[in-house]
Amino acid sequence: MQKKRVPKAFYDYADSGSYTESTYRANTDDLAALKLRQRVAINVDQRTTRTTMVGQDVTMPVAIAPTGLTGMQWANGEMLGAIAAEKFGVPFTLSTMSICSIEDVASVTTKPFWFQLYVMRDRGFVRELIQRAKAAKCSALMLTLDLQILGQRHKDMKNGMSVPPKFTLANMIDLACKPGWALRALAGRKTFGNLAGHIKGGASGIVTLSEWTASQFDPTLSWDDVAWIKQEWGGKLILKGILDVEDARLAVAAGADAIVVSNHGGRQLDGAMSSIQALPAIVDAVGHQTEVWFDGGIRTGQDILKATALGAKGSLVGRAFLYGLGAMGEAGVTKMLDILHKELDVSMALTGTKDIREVNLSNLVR
Ligand code: HOC
Repeated sequence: MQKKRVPKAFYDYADSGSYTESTYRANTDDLAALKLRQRVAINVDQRTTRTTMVGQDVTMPVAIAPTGLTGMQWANGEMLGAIAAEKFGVPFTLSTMSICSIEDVASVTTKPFWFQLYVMRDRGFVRELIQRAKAAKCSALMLTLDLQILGQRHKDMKNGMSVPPKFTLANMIDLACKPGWALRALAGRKTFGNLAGHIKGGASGIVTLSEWTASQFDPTLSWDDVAWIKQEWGGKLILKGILDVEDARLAVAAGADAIVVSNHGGRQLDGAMSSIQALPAIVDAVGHQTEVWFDGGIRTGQDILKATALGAKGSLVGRAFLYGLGAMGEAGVTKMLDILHKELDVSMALTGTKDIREVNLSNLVR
């Protein structure tokens, strides 16, 4: 339904990977290839999916992933996503590249949300974002490490995606078929809420996504910057975009409270391994030192169970969130969370498991 309701350019932006999209596909294919172990005649009454992520109580081991341009899926999408996540009892992560600002989201939530940070060339601006996240009482900072430069996304190029978003003739024709989206957009936030003063590009003020990213994001990002950000922030720090055991060890040494095994949804290094393929070795190497979380390909509760069985203490949900949001706004996000929870609960029961915290490798057919 998201595809029918969201303008093509924004639908494609969310639902695509870089280059040949091989890593994007591998994320879901490799999860599907894992098999859960059916068990019978085990008392599975009174089950619970409740656990904690960086010390925070969660209804199930899931957090909404930071996703760029979310407010372009449905007007005020970040605010609606945060409201739905808070009601459900899972963390919401606001992207630096959001349409609604940190302050917008803080104004509609009563519990702390998380803020995702990109490292920009302008370190004064990075410091400012950290201060704004602190002022909004964000309870964790998720620092993304795998986007020093942008992986090329062919669909975005074909659709003429730009910063700020602009409408080509083809986009306008497509928009005419999506009046609901357009009406909501008129009333909602329309520009990057966190980036005031940082979106102007070329002479026209409009540049491609990769040109804009190249002008703003810092390709020199190093572990020294991570140390500096940890110090500036002073709270729970989650490092996202780890796919390699050596990097996982460096992330632990940098003092990460959690690391997210992720290839950015297959949107960055095409040809990289799938996230689920990378997870076991990273859990083996650093799972006893920090929380290892999973991101990349989660579409069902069964997927969450599989990632948990391989040692993930939590899973991020990005595209499934956008599918729900783009289809039905807040109600769509709630529906998506309900479906994931139901699938997780039923699958736990059918694998003979009562408590998500007891899920382990024995839940998989090896
Ligand atoms: C608009 C510039 O995480 C993504 C996001 C944001 C990347 C910067 C794009 O699309 O993967």
